[in-house]
Amino acid sequence: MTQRLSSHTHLPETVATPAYDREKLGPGIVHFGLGAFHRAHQAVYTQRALAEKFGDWGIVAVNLRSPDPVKALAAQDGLYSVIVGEIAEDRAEVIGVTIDWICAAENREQVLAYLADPQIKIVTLTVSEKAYGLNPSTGGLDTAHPAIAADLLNPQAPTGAVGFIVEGLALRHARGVSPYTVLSCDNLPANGRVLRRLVLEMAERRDPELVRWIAENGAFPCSMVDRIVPAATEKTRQTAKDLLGVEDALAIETEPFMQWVIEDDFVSGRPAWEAGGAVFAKNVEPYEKMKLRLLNGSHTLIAHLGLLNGLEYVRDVMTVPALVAEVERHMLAAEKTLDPVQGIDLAHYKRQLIERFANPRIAHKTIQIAMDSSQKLPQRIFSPAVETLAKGGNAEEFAHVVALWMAALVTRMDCDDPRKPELLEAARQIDPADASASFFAIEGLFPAELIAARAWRDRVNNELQQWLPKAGAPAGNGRI
Ligand code: CS2
Repeated sequence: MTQRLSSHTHLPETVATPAYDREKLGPGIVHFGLGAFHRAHQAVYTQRALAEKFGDWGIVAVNLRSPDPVKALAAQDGLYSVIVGEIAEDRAEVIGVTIDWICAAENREQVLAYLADPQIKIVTLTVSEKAYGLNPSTGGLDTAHPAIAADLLNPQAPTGAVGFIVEGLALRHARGVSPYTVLSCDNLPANGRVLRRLVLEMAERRDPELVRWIAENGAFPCSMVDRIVPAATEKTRQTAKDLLGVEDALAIETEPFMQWVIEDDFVSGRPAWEAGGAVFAKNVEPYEKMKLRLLNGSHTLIAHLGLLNGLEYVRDVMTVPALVAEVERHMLAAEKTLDPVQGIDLAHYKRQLIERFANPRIAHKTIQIAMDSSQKLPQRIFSPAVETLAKGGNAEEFAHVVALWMAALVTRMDCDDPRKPELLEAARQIDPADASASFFAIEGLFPAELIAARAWRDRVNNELQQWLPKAGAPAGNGRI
């Protein structure tokens, strides 16, 4: 029987390992969201930082609901491998920065004990857009969000990320411990500012003094994160076994590229993440906007082109010249909504994106990116559409993505999205005279500017029409 990766494993010399003494590593960071992205991004940067400048920056990894990755980490002494698909070969690195692991749904008290502990200086998050409980129309708390509603009702027994952060801060305030820095690593524009507002709004409901204390002493830096990390598959685990000589249930595959731009605003220090290539900037928002609109916006386009054309992976879409041309057109339209970004040559950035999407070693499923689209479209597509219309443009490239998204809903009658019931209901209620009207009528989904943009909605309709089942014909006979 093949053994499992652990601190006793003798790894082949070709495998990179932590270049610091794990035994001496104390906790400094609580991280929420033990998904593939965190394991291949922030944890890798932290490993680089510790190798360069050792300090107590061990990560306590918290998964909010599922105990599975937590159990897998426990079985492997916190170790797992990241496999980087280089052009010539795969390269494996074992990451050792995770020193404790907790499933919050099973062990809330332990999470709160860490959050209250003065040794914890930073709380980081990769919980995905839908876990924030953000109401996109107000920019504030969505009090109907299940975790937000539960945590407002019962703040001492939090269930969601914002609830845990607030309760942790309340405990520190009561004990005279300074606050931790809260660092969002999710794909939301101005993610730090958004999270700060949500935390303050939740804290406000319990104690005005707590709000004042957090507002005065806390820090919520913004950060732009980037690395394409597909969900792991059996093939990933097989590759890991071949490279490591042992089983690794948490192995993940990713691309060589990684980027992290962070606002340098930390209350009590931080790891030397720059050792891994992280860039510290005064203003991160232009970088976030560029990445969300050029990379993630194109991803959402590619995802739906893939779904509608039966193309399973991003790289498959990128083998079809006509579809690549659509992606390039999209990038051009998105670029027009951006201000210059310091140190970035946008033409080079776009070329690099096309290469990254086409990387034959990265098996990124289009259906994975299409997941939670209702949470992704606002920052990726709606905002640049609103800005383009305001400047007198026709925003047709953004109408195209919206039409494809609706077409995929109508032709598939399925999606993985927190708003799934409303989306499928809208897909069932299509009125051929105004095909997208049922989607535009979903409360709080589209910004008012787009709801009012009749000509733009007609563009969406014209395209969506082509995907509607014609009398006597099967659905999905449209064109791309
Ligand atoms: C993707 C992102 O699934 C998605 O929505 O667009 O996860 C993307 O791969 C990362 O943001 C890349 O940094």
